[in-house]
Amino acid sequence: MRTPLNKLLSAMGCALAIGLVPGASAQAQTATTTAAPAKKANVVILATGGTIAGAGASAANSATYQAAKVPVDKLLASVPELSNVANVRGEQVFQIASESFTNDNLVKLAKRVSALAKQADVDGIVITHGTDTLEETAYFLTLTVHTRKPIVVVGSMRPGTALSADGTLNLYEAVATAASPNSAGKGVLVTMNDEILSGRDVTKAANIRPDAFKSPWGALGMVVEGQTHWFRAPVKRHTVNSEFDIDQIDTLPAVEIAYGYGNASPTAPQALVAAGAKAIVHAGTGNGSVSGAVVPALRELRAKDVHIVRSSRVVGGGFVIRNAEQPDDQYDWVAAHDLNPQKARLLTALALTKTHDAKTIQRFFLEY
Ligand code: DAS
Repeated sequence: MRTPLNKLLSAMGCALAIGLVPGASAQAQTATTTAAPAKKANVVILATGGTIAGAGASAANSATYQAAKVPVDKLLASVPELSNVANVRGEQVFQIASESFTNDNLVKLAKRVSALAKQADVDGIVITHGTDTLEETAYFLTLTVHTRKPIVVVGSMRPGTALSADGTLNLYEAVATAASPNSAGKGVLVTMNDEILSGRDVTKAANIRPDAFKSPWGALGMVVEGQTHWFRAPVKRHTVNSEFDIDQIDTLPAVEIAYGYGNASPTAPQALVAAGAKAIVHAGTGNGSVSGAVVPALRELRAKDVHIVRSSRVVGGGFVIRNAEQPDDQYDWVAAHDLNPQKARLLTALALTKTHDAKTIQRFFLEY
């Protein structure tokens, strides 16, 4: 019969105290028997709205509800266990459904995160967010906030009023992840459904299931019962290693997305540029393919100093290969590598705050 863990630990403590464990030095013995409880991390929760702040008419409404209703203080009160893993306080930055996020919302949120991360009394930051554009915010933050402190973005697929709501556990796991020193230096993280995912890679891959968030390259780890478990770390540039700094950015250039499909016409990219777009991300078929009916129009736009970035509508693994489906060198276009169209839009916008050289923009897509 196994000896209960607490008996083992207290025996170890005693053993250390009386030197039964070979090699246990006097200092270690003293430290082990008189160690003070670990200091709890200070975690700030920035609330922006979404389903995690949503409410439905009945417990059976897991998909029909109103997002962005519950204020941050009620969110924190709904999970009293947060105080077991961190000292938490909340701020209501926005109260919106995330499909309505704008570039200005992104810049304002990132500036607030950057300012908090500089504070010595802040150890980690959690952002509660709608799931629709959560991946975009997570990527934008990982590109622009210069800190090694954990930043965790979290949402929920069901409102708190629904049966088997996922928001409370997701929030608890996000705070536990933000409070863990092991989360530092891994770029912005997303915790959903017990997984810890890279803010760079993660995407919403399902529209009404708790396991909606996936990375084509796999999760970084898991968070279970308030403990983080890591299995990989990001390799692309992020946060303190980024050339983009939100403290030096106030607005983003307009970059728009044109979708590729059978029978596509050049009308959309032409109209988007006429409306002010400085670059077009083409969400192509397959490996970023562009219809023959659209290529001439994109080349004309490039000749007018509009950048063209080839992404793909295909998600879930692989990447757009430069000069494969289109002669990018000849056209002076950019291949979006593995970034989906919505993330490519953000990197292109940030790139245009630094350069108009397509080769430099291509380097950004390979490194971030
Ligand atoms: N409308 C969705 C949003 O705010 C709700 C959600 O899933 O969070 O992103």
